Amino acid sequence: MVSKNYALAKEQYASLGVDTDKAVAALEKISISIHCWQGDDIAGFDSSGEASGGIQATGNYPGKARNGDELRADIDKMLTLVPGRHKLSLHAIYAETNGKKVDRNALLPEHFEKWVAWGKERGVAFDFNPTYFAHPKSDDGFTLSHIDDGIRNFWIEHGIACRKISEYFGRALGETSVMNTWIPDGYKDIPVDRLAPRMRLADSLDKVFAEKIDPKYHRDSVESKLFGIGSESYVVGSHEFYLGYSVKNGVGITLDAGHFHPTEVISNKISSVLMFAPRLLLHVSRPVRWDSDHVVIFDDELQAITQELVRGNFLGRTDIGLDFFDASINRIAAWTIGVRNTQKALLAALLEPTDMLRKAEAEGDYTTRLALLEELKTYPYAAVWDYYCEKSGVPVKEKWLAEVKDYEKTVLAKRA
Ligand code: RNT
Ligand code: ZN
Repeated sequence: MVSKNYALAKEQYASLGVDTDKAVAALEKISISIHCWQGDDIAGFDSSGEASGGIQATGNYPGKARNGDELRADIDKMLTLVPGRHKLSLHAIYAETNGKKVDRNALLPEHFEKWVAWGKERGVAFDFNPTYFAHPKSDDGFTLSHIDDGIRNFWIEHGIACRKISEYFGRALGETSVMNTWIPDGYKDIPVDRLAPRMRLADSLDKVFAEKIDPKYHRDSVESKLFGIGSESYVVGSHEFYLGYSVKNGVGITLDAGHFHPTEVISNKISSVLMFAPRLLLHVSRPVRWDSDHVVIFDDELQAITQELVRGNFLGRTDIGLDFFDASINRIAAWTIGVRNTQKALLAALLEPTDMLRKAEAEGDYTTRLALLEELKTYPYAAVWDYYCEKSGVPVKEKWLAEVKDYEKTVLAKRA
């Protein structure tokens, strides 16, 4: 059935001059940076067990991972349900310190040895994130831009420690680790001085990034935000701040789909940002009325993002990371849905007859452009997707759900 449908789809796409085998081969090469924190609601292993800094996972679906072994087991399960080879994005709070209290500024590569052993066994490389939240020293809402030298320096030390861990990932696993810097800093209410915290943040970042590290092993990226819970009126690390910082200093820029005004989309920013910033890290997410981090669905914006990446030939300079955390549904299903949708959208974009569309546009034939774009929406990309899943040895269509339900019964239910 799958191969029969694929053969028919192949013919239909060929009539548009699109080679489906080529599209599948291109998709196979794209690895998604899958965020580990969907597995435990960003609890991590080092502290209160709850996110802070204006982000929040809501829901209490049973069975969340409570330690590294459970989290890795859940990720293993999820990886059997998505096609392709992917990376895993870790946060500093996922350090394993053997019950010893190690503060954030004292974290070392050795605290991630278990992760690295796991990654080596599976051929999974890592990306990294310092954790500037869920800590007593971030409780008043400021970290790298804090007015207090002691607190600011503590967080600078954390950033420096994390870059060493990130470099270790790169060396140990033979693939660059992209380290994403996001801080929660901001004010609930209207500030008088918007400049001073930003100057302190720039200075702190300069100190964190001072040491040159071989980009073969480690790269930096900086993530902006517009508002958070408790930082509604002012966020120090705004988009303009980081865009400027990125271009001036040659570090990557991160665009999170939920970090802009509710009607503003990141798909329209990619081509501008990549004209000037060296690299882009995406946090593919789904904001619903606010930065709610809902599971990524196959919606217009997801397709617009992947179309931009393919049409602009930006895949080589973009890392596609995911960032959502829904605790109200099975967490392994949440991951699976988000990863598969992102891949499906990439595939749909790879199956587009872009040259044909570009030509119509250049000739001013906007009628053809609109007509083709609309007809393409019902072309049989799903048959190509099913073929790719089957070829990769992962469940076709919703068959993965039965596996998740089974895992829920045999593994997750026992965690209560
Ligand atoms: C927060 C940022 C950040 C976090 C993760 C957990 O608004 O999006 O990327 O979601 O670091
Ligand atoms: Zn993010």
